[in-house]
Order: sequence, then structure tokens, then C-alpha cells
Amino acid sequence: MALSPEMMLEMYRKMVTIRTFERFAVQEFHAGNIPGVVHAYIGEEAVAVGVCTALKVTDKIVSTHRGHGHTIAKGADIKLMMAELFARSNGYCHGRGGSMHIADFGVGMLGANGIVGAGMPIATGAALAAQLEGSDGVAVAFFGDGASNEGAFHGSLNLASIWKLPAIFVCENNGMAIGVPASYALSVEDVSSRSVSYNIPGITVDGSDVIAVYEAVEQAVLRARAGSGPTLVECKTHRWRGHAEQKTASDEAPPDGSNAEFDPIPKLASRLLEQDIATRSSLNGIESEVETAVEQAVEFARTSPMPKPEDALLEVFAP
Ligand SMILES: Cc1ncc(C[n+]2csc(CCOP(=O)(O)OP(=O)(O)O)c2C)c(N)n1
Repeated sequence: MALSPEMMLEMYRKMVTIRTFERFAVQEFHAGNIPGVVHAYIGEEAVAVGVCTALKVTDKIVSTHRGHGHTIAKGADIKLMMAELFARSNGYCHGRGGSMHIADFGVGMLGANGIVGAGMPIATGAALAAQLEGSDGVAVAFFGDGASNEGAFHGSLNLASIWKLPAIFVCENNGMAIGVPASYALSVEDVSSRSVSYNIPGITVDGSDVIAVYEAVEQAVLRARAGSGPTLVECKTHRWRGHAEQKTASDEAPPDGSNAEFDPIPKLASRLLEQDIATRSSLNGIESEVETAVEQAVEFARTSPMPKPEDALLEVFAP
């Protein structure tokens, strides 16, 4: 389906929402208001948004430790997300999970995951469920270049291939797994070439180009819904900050502004302006609406109650 101007503007709004949410999450982490870990998705926004724009709300995604962008792109509520980061009882997991455990089944977001690679078998299972139910649903696994070296990747792609599951494997190749460069750890230049071993299509796209990501995933979705099986989509991208936010300066981010050539947001803005879909002032309007919405999410989190110690075991075990 050709992207309508409304869809392209919504993509812009989503990318700016992710960028702004992450900017505030980083700031609140360093202010001591967020316990646990925050892995920022800044710089990678076009991947989550390009992929999720090609999906229906009933389609499923499974995320990673760097999951805020996927969660926002699939339509989750940023107030409940921020409250979860703040470990408040109003958050998605009632303050028990934090950044790496946010899920919202209502929008098809089956969960972030602190175990690298663990999302791929889950998405494979969700794709099997869609196939057994006879729905036209698809399931997407997001994962990094590091995760593509794990057994879970190879087992998932093989099973999805032989059973022709409606799964899409989206590798966010940001060139690093913590401090280990992909150039050292990967046996191949492009993760997408690993698709050959599983007899499925594999494609590499520019992960800073949201339209290119959308178009590649749209093809994969068509193939999955037609019962023809999975696709491996590799998005080459850049993470701008250190692996995770640190109290120390051991994994410092490059200074702001040094990533202009990889920045997916001005790239989409240029297209919107060239195609007369937006004006600079309408884009400024979106940016300021998003800023207000994220500020309100932070305020919601800040004023939400802490979980009570006596409730510690609620919501932990299934009844
Ligand atoms: C099974 C497992 N091994 C190791 C870790 C520690 N760890 C957390 S993130 C990470 C790097 C992951 O790299 P990649 O998959 O490329 O994702 P990125 O952080 O670049 O988004 C590692 C090794 C973990 N959480 N789980």
C-alpha cells in the first residue's frame, strides 16, 4: 500500500515521540528518578516506526532490552511506560518490571526482554499461533546484530522456514553489541545473508530511512500473510548513546550533533517538505505537541504512587 500523507505525518510524529521519550528517560535516569537500566533507542527510531507502520494492531511484535521505541511505535501509552520506568504502581507492570519488561498485549506488543535473543523464539511461537488459528496475523521479532550470533536466532529461523510461519525477523544492526563490534563478532558482512541457510528471503536496508524500512517490511508482511513464510530484514542503523545509561562515564555517548548524517528524523522531514506534505511550521507544531505529551507523561510518572511493600507479591504469580 502506498503511504498516504497522513501515514507519513504519523510516522514523523512517532519518530519524534520516541526521540523525545528517550531524551526525557535519559535525563530522568541521570537525575536519579529511574531505578534499574535504560537502553536508549535514540538514532534507531526509523526501524521501529517503519516496521510497525506496516503492521496491523492485531499483529504481534516481540522486543528487546532496547525496547521503548518498539513499544511506542506499536501504539503503547507513554504515560504508563514512563510510570513503569519510574517503578510506580500505575506503570505497565505496576512498577515491578521497569524498562525491560514492558508489554501491552492490547496493541500486540508481547514484551521487551532482558535476555538477548530470547524474543525470537517467542515471536516464532506467536507466528505459529497465528497460523494454527487460521488468522492472517504476523509476528515480528526485533533483535540486534549481537543476538544474531546466538542459537535462538538460528533455531527460530529454521523452524519458521520449515513450517512457513508468518514471522518477520528484523535485525537492528547498529554495529555494536555493548562494546564488541559487529566487524569482529559476525561471520558475515550482512546479517541478511544468513537467510540463505534457512532458504528464506533476506534483505538489507538503510535503517535511517523510515520509508525504505516500511517498504521492505511491507513485502515481508505480504509474503507472511500469503502463507509463504518468514523473511529476514536487516536494518543498518546507529546507536547514538552508550550501550546503556551509566552512573559512571565508562560508555560515553558521542556529543550531540555528531550524528547528523545518520539522523532519521530530518531525513523524513526533508521528504515531507519536498513533497509538500508538511511545512516547517507544521513540523514544529508536531514537535511541540509531542514535547508537551512527553512532559505530561513524566509528570504522570512523578506523581504516581510507589508500589506498597505489602503488595510486593501481587501481580507476580498467576492465580
Ligand atoms: C543471553 C544474554 N547474554 C548476554 C547478555 C548481556 N547483554 C545485554 S545487551 C547485550 C548486547 C546485545 O547486542 P545486540 O543484540 O547487538 O543489541 P544492541 O544492544 O546493540 O541493541 C549483551 C551481551 C544478556 N542480557 N543476555
